Amino acid sequence: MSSNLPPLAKAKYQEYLDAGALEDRIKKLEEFLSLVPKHKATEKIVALNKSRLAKMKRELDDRKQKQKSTQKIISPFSIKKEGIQVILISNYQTPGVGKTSLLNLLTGAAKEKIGKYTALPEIGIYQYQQIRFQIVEMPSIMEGASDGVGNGKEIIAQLRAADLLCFCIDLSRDFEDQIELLLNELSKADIRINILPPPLTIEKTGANKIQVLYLTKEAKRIKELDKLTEEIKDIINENGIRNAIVKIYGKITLDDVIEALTPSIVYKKVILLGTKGDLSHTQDVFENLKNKYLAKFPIILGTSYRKESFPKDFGFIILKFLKKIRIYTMSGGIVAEQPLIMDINPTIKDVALKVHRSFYESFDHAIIIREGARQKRKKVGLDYELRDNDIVEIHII
Ligand SMILES: Nc1nc2c(ncn2[C@@H]2O[C@H](COP(=O)(O)OP(=O)(O)OP(=O)(O)O)[C@@H](O)[C@H]2O)c(=O)[nH]1
Ligand SMILES: [Mg+2]
Repeated sequence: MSSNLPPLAKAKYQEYLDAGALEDRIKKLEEFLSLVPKHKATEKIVALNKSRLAKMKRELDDRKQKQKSTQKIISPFSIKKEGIQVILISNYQTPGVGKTSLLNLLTGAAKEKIGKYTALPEIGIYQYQQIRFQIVEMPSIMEGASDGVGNGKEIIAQLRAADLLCFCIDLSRDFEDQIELLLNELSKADIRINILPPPLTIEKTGANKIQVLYLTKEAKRIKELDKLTEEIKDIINENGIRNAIVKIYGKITLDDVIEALTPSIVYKKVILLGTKGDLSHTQDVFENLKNKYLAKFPIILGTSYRKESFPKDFGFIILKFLKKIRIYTMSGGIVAEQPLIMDINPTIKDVALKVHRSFYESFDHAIIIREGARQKRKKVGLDYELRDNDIVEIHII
């Protein structure tokens, strides 16, 4: 162990070495890494131990996957997804921020439960232009939730699967503590917020080697590519992977490679919802909230249950934020009321597959109708790229 390390970090490292169970070892090594100051002299130690951490997390994930297939217990916290799932959460130390109230305002559900502590998830359906959003209120998050406090494990498992999270923040109370606890617990649970995954993929292959490919101009412009390639190969090797193809699509660092090797990391979009905007001084607080957090949360919305005030186009805001678009299918000239929700820039092939595999397998051509286009009605093939609000009719042979 390097002499550049502070004594606390060294002591923590010893605790890691002494720890027995894999979960403990992961925890200690994470704590150790948080104690290491970041500078040139510690760079190697940090990279090496992050890589070890990634490996241990992979092992843990494998074990959990195996356990999952043998035990099938349905938790009262587990919710079957319907439509786009949006989960409301808040900090336990600030009880009654108004989650149930917002759920009720949006969906009409749970009116009689407002003002009572929510111990189990509450669910409602919010409709926006025929699109269904499942709004879920989770019990508030306690300090230590990431270690299981207050059903934290079950709650976090649901957050990891959600399409969107909303931090509900009471504007009549100090907002910083409310937000920081949530950020901290989610970060400890390996949930990354409002950032994109690093631009690389690691796929295992049959060939007995590790191949690193730089596939974009930006990726090719990374400094000292040969050195990086060797370091990437070392890290992947250390993770016990002997055959893989690494595809790099942009500027990356070694840390990004370690992230991509850590299966427990998920990326979630989060909106901040300020509540109780009818109470005095909350307008100023809302402005302060935006000043402080807009860089981390590009969407911050003010609401009031009492005044029944909530952005009318919340559904549209969500779709835009999640980069989803609406595609309307048509059959015999009749346009479906309910759109398909697709990831941005889908092709006709994606739509055909989403409707039914047979539409892809027996595909002949498609007709698309696009409002405002020079040629409104067009005959197109499988590769044609679609836009929000396009109408599509697929013809099979
Ligand atoms: N003035 C005002 N009070 C509100 C508003 N929204 C909720 N409240 C009040 O705040 C209290 C708590 O509301 P809930 O919606 O139950 O809060 P919660 O976040 O679901 O609480 P827990 O489930 O215990 O975490 C109730 O007494 C509500 O009437 C609002 O917009 N304005
Ligand atoms: Mg509640």
